[in-house]
Amino acid sequence: MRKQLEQHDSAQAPASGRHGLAAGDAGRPHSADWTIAQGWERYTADEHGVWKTLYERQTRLLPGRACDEFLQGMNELAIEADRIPDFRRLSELLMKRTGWQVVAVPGLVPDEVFFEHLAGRRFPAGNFIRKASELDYLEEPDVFHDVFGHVPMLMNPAIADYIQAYGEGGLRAQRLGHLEKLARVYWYTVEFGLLRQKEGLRIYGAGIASSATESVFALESPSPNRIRFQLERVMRTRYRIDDFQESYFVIDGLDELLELARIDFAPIYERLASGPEYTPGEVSLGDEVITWGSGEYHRGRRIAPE
Ligand code: HBI
Ligand code: FE
Repeated sequence: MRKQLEQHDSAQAPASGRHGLAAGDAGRPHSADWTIAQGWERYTADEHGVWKTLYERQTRLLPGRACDEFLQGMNELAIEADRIPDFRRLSELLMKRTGWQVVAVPGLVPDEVFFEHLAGRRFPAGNFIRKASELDYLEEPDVFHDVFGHVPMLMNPAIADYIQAYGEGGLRAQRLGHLEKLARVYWYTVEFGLLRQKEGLRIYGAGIASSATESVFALESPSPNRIRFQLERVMRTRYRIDDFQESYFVIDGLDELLELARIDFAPIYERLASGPEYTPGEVSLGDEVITWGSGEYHRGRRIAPE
């Protein structure tokens, strides 16, 4: 089984046991905000080696696949192959550029804690790295997903503001009881978003950019749908946490996300109470379809129909 970004389970099952499980009893937070020291000095040579394997695989794949902003962010951060980045150094650079920091957490944190961090321009990153024997399996977001996937985009001012707004919106959505709908927007943008550049479709979502297999699947497979992003459509669309996405949503530029950040979601949540919900692979009448997926990849894999 390929990687699972199960952190987003919590979107569907708030306050699930998984959060407690994530850190374990021994890993119970010592601070209210769940942050810990990264403990950079404690990484072993093997752990730096896992980083290197993943880093080299992705840096081979991403030119021509990731969007310009991602590649530029990666360059400017001087993230290296040989060692897991030190969050203190990343934060220094990020702070100068967009006012963000990277803080270490032991794994999944409760939704509310996650949103508080984002609203304060702190990106919580897992400090551990996956095992060499499970390169493509991720039960929780590790340092490779969080740093390699997310941090380059945080160098971009539009994404930087958008993710902060998501944190603020998350706190409001939670109070209104509509977190599930908002989490879908995060999922189909920050995690699995595609962007139309003049040369063609490009990756900006961290869940894709940090995965070797999905980097190719999302852009090149005939199987998934690629659909022009529309806010309400996306908020009505369920997503898969356990496999490649069946549909990717495409924006025309990162500035589009900035507009999203300014929208008042409260009336939208009201509208969403009526009207359809879409399964992950469904195409709807109002969609601007960029590529109509064959669906072949998921057809053989579905255990129960959606
Ligand atoms: N915690 N560390 C971490 N990383 C995440 O991406 C994360 C989380 N907790 C909750 C969460 N994501 C999502 O379920 C919310 O975006 C809804
Ligand atoms: Fe992520």
